[in-house]
Amino acid sequence: MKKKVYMNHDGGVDDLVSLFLLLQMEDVDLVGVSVIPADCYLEPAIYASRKIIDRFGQGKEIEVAASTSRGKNPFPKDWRMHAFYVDALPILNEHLPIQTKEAELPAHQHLIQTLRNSNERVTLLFVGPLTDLARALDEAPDIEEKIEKLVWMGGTFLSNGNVEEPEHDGTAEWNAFWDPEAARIVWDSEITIDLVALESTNNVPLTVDVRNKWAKEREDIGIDFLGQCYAMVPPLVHFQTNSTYFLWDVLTTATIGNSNVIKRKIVRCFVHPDGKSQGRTELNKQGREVNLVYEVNREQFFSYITDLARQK
Ligand code: AGV
Ligand code: CA
Repeated sequence: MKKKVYMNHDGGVDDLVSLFLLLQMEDVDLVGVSVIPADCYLEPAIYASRKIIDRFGQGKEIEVAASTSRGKNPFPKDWRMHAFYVDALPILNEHLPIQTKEAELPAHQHLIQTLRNSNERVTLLFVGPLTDLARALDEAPDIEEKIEKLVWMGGTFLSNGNVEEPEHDGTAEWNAFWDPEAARIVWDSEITIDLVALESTNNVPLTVDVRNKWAKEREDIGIDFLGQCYAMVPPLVHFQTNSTYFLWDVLTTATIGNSNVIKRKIVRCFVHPDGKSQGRTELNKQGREVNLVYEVNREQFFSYITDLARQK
């Protein structure tokens, strides 16, 4: 039986690639998509999502909902621009007008409606901040029983996160930092959480080597799409900087289709809701349980996503 999955993303290059890959997974039934304007601008991220479903969704009818959520700590503008570049790719603009519909409801209500209408429990894949989930839980606590689990890219237990902003101590990961209160609300729920944190993704930076492999296979439309998307962001070359791109969300998405590429362990932790460490996830025996991805087989991961991307 197929797994029902609902995806909420924030329009980054790896968010949009994740949507593409999720659509290629044979045992996944994608029941809805929503987009939150965190690490993106909303309009191009919605368009790009609808075009990806048109081009690579094998005729599936999936709605894309726009979020009305706004965060506490905005993402850098340079990163938010990426959705414009993906949306403009010729491969996504060959067959206009767009067929895939934008939902009438805002993201959090679209999520509530989709869960209430589902007769099976649904896996939630969140690869941006948790704001829409927190709002949905607040408005409709009954949806909790419809959630199989939450698979989230966010947080870190490393002493250095990836937030380099004034008035912050650098301990947080960006998705948690954008809306720390939302993460706290979700932490307070009973939902099972599979967590892909920064330590989980450290083994999957974008490298020139991987890009070159995709370049060799660019005749395949799916691999070409991967290559075009990852041409927009900086790889790891000599040393890691704040802009170095990792396959954060793609790894998170891959764990749904193939859990053989990773190892998980249970840890207990809480989220700092405010102050200079806001968004920091901290290990603590009194905290709530999450299933943390702590190891990734880099080779297996890259061959899994490359195989998935190849068009039949
Ligand atoms: O913190 C990782 C999250 C992921 O969901 N995002 C990017 C991924 O979509 C924020 C982010 C951190 N560093 C970045 C980010 C960078 N160098 N460029 C763009 N986004
Ligand atoms: Ca993201």
